[in-house]
Amino acid sequence: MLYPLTTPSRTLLDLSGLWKFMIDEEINPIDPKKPLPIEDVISVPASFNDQTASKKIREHNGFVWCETNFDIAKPLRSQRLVLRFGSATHEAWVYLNGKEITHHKGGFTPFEVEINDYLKDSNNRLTVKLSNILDYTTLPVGNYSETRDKDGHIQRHVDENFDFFNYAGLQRPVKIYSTPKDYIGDITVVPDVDLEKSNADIHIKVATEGHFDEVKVTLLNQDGVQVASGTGVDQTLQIVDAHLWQPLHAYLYTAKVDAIENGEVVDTYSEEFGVRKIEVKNAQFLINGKPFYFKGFGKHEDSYVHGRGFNEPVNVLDIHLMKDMGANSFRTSHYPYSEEMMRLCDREGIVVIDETPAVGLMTSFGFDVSMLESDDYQDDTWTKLKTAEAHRQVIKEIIDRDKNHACVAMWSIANEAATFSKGAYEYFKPLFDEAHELDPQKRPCTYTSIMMANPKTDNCISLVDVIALNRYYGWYVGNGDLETAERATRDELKEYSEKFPDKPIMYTEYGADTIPGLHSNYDEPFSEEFQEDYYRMASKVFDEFPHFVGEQLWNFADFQTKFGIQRVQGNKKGIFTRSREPKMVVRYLKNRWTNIPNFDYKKK
Ligand code: BDP
Repeated sequence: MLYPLTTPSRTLLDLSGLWKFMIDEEINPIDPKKPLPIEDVISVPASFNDQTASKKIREHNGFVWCETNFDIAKPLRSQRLVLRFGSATHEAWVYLNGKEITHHKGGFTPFEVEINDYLKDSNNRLTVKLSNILDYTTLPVGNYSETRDKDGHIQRHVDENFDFFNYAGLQRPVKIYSTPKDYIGDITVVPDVDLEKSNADIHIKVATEGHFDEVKVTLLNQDGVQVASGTGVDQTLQIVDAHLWQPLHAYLYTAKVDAIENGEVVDTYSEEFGVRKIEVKNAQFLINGKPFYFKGFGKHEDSYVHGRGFNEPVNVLDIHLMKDMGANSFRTSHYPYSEEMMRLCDREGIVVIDETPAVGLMTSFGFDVSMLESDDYQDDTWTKLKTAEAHRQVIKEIIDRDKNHACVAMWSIANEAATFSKGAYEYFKPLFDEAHELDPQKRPCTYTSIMMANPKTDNCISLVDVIALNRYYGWYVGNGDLETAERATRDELKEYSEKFPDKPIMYTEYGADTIPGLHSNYDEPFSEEFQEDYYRMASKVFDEFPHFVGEQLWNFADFQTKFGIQRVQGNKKGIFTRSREPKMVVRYLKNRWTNIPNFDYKKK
């Protein structure tokens, strides 16, 4: 799926701004044929939840309505016009001038619809009904229930089966773009670089709609200089002496596609791509043939007021803070991030593990980890959940959206699913097969594993290319006891490396809640001292294992969660606060990471 751009043949209108907004109390039916019966507004794009003074609105579960009006300049009306949502969380019914024109389920992937047939000459009314309901069929997974109030009106309840606030709304840009009537529909770029000769074959497929005499592809280097060109919708162009995209040293080429009819360029689109090679071999994660060491984070799209909404200054700041610390990577925990963030990472050379919104696939999810004491703990996840269809859909959508991104080095198919329970392998095997098959660049795939899934109990490890562990020894297990935690960390890594000698291992989560400004002479949990000790302990063990290929800590910044006795205004495992001020541990990690090279760290 192409990102909407202005090109010599395309224009872009941005519908950001104030939209009318209301929650649907399901008392008086809303008729989308009429303007919404309110004057309240919210700002789009952003989550609706934190833009209000009302607890009732903030915590509303069920349906909400958003509405805006727009005009399309006359000269554009002869073009094909496409309305495109960066996302609509979690389900959307879209009406234009009162008529339903599209519907999409899944809150973190884009969708679009042609609108020419529904447009009026002026004052078009775009109305979106959204649902933030999550249940056992959706991703993420929610515990859904309904009650009635004293007047008999339905009350919907979503209890997040995961540890982040269920922000919703139009959280990413909503745009209208134009194309000619015959147009370029999609571009797929697969670089294949010969690292010895440093030449790269660039396989380019172009999907078009309508009729063209010819499709021309020109490859430009970062200075805009042509390095190759050819014609055809499926071709291989060679870049001689290719400049590689490297972690923290990005280099982007452009594939300029011209669709030509009667000697005239009718549609044109420029897709950026990087030349780089990703392989998993001999228990190493290779980027451009060299063993890469992941240093970085699990993150969230989460900031004050915007909630989960697109916040580009925060994205830019986060990348700067990461780079300043010597980090080189992050995971889009626990859902696909905005396309703008992916484009930023392409430019900045940040290596991304791209995760689906498959989080909460464990019916017994909670803070009680006592089941860790039994080695045959099972739950009923795979008989209860009905998420397979949503999971297949989102794998297809995320690969379709992100397939050309240089920054994407691996797909994470799920976070902390019950891979230890009966039925897990049968659930995941077809999903991994699908991801491998759909990805034109054949990137490695993984899932991040919860502590109950250990070398003895995890039924699905054979599916992953990289073992990715979320571990909380010293926090949820043996809180405060770092000596035992060190032993447990070491013992488990030893067991994994002995049992799976061909698979690289990394940590995709480890951390400790830390209250900024809380200090302790006794290194108590929640203090800044404890957070630093915790990370020092983990680092020491990581460095003992040659096949340990990376550390992505939990979390980059404090973030909002649902209320609960385990959370005080959210999850405090950030090494930065929610407003991005550093906790004490940042200095330690900066020192560690700036001394760890991106490549060949573990080569003894
Ligand atoms: C893991 C989850 C993550 C949580 C984290 C925590 O993957 O979403 O926020 O632990 O408890 O279970 O802090």
